[in-house]
Amino acid sequence: MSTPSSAIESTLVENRVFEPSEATVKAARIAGMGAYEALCAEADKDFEGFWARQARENLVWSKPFTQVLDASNKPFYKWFQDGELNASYNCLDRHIGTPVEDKTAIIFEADDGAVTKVTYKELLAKVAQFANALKARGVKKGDRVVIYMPMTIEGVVAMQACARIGATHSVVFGGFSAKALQERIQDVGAVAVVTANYQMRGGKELPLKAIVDEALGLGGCESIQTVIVYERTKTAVNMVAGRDITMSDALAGQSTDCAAEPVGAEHPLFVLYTSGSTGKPKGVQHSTGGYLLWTRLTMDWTFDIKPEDVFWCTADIGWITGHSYVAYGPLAAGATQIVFEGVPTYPNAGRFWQMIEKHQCTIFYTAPTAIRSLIKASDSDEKVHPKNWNLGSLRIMGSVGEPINPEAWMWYYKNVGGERCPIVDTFWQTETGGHMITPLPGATPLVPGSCTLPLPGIATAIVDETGNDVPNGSGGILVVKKPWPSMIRTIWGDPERFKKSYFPEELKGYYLAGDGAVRSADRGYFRITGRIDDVLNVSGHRMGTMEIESALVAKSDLVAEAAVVGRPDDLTGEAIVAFVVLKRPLPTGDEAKALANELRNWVGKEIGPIAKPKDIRFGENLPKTRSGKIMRRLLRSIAKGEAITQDTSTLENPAILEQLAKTN
Ligand code: 6R9
Repeated sequence: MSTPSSAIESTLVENRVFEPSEATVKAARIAGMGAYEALCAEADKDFEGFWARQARENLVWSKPFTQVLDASNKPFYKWFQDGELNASYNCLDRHIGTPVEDKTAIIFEADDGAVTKVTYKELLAKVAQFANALKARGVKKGDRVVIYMPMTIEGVVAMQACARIGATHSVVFGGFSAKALQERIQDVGAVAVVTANYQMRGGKELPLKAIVDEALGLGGCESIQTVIVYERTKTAVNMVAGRDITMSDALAGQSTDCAAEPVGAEHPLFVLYTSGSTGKPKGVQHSTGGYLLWTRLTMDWTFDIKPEDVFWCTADIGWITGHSYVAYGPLAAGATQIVFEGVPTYPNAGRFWQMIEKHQCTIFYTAPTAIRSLIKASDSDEKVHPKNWNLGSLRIMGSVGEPINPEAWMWYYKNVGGERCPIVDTFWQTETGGHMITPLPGATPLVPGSCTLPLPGIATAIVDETGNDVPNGSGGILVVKKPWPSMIRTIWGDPERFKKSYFPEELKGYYLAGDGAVRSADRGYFRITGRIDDVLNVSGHRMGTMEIESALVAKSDLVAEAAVVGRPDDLTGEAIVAFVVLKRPLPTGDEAKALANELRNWVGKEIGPIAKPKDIRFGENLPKTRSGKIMRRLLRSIAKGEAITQDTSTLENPAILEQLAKTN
C-alpha cells in the first residue's frame, strides 16, 4: 500500500533506526562502523598523510605532487599544488588496457525511450575527437567554454573534451533563460558555446540554439568566437556564418586521438554558477586534482560502487550533482551509468521504475522532490506505483538536493527499495564539490530524515554566531572546520566575495555552508534544518530571493518594489511567494490575476521557468520598520497563511499586512 500524500510531512522527532543487514556490511567496501571510525581516526591523526594516501591511490598523476595542503594564504587553500594530471585521462584513458575498456560506460535513454550505449573505448574516441574539434576552432588551455546542452552523451563528451585540453567549462542548465545565459557567458568570459539545436523533454521539442542566439544578441558576449551546435533533432535552426558550426561538421575529419593535456592540480576544471543570498549568481570555481579525487572517492565510499553495478544519478549536468555524479565520478570509477534525457513523469509517472527494471539499475540516486511527486502520482494512479515493476536489481538508493522528510524517506525505502536497500541521504553543495555528510551503505545505521555523519576527513560541526560549538540537541550554524580537497577555490573573478561569503571573520575561519543543522542527542547525527540565508530551495534548485526580486523590479514600467520569501510546500519543498508593490493603484479580481501572470512570465524570461513565483501578492506597500527595513519574518508568516503573532509595534504601516494576506 502506498502512503497517502497527506502523510508527507515532517515528523519532528524520529525514533526509527534501520541497521544495515549483515550481508550488506560484509560485502561493503567500508564494512561496518568500525571501519568508518578507523578511517576517521586516520584522518584525525595525520590529516595531510590521509589525503596524500587517497590522492596517490585513487588518481593517476602525470607529475606526482610533493606538497599536500598549502594553507599559506587562507582561505585560498591549495591541494596537491605541484602535482599534474588530467581529469579526462583519469576518467577514460586510465581504463584502456584494463577489462573496463570494453565495458559500457553510458546507457543513454532518450526522452522517447530509444537507447544508445557506448563503451569506455568508444567514449574516449568521441571525447578525443571533440577535443580536436575544439582545438581546431581555436579553443585552448585556460579558455572558458560555456556548455548549454540537454542530457545526452554529447553533453558529457563536451565536458570531458574541455577537461582533456585544459579548457575550463561552465555548464548552464538548459532551463535557464537567454538573460541568465548571457550573464554567465559574460561573467566567465567564454570563447565558445557548445549547445544543441533543440532538447526533447516530455515529448516536446524545446529550443536551445535560439536562446543562445538571443543571449549573444543581448550584448557583452564579444568574447565568443564559436558556437558548436549538436543536432539533437532534425529541425533546422538559424546558423550565423563564420561563428556557428554543427557538431557533425566540427567533428568531420578530426582524429579520434588526442593526448590529454596535463594541468596543475589547482587548474580550474570548471566554474558553475549558483545562487547566493546577495547579488548575482556566483561562479563557483573548482580545481582539477582535489575535485576529481573526491568525486572518485565518494563513488567508493557513499555508493560502494562495484564493477557490476549499473549506476543512475538522475540529476542534469547543469547542476553540481550532474557534474560530480554523472560527468566525472562514475567515469573515474569505471562504472556503467544511465544517462536519461527526459522527465520522470513522461510518458507516465512510472518512467523511473520502468527504467530501473529495464536497465537492471543497482544504485539509484535522485532528489526528494522527484520522490514526492511520484508518491503523489502513484497515490492517484495505481498503475504508476513502483509495485508494478520488478525493482529487485536495486541495492543502494540515494537522495540529494534538499532535506528528505521522513515520510517520503519511508515510502522510498519500502516501495522502491523493498526494505532491502540502504538510503544514502547525501548532504552537500555546489561549493563542496561532493558529498560531505552521508550514511555509508554498509556501515551507518539509518535514521529517516537525517544525513547522519560526515565522511572521513570532513570536519563538519554546528556552532553559534561566534563560532563556538553548540551541544548536541541544540540547533545552530553548519560549518566545516578544516579544508577538504574538493572545496570551492574562489568565486570566479571575485575573491573578496568568496572570502566574505564563505569565511566570515566571526566564525574563526570555518567554512560557512549557509545551512542550519542540529545533531541528535543520542547518536550525534546531523539533520539539516534548511538555509539560514536568503536562499530558497525549490525542487532542489537553489534560488536567491534577491535574484527574483531584482528580476521583478526590472519590470520597471509596472513594479515599484518587491520582496520574495519561501513558503513550505508539500511537493517542491519550498515555494516562491512574491510581494509586489505596483506603480499603479492596487489591482483586484481579474486584473490582479492577469498582472500576476504577466509578472510570473516575466520572471520566467529573466531567469528561467524554475524561478517563477507560485504566488504573487499585491500591496500598496511592504511591511517595513521605521528605519525602512522590510520585515521578512512577517512576510514569511503571511506567505504561510499564519496569523501574525509577532510584535508589529515597530511597523511603519501595520494596515498593509491585511492587504498582502489576500491571494490572487
Ligand atoms: C548538491 C546540491 C545545496 C543546498 C544545501 C542544502 C540543500 C542538499 C541536502 C540538502 C538537506 C540533503 N541540500 N542536499 N539539505 N539534506 N541531503 O544540492 O547542491 O544545488 O548547491 O544546493 O541544498 O540547503 O546548502 P546545491
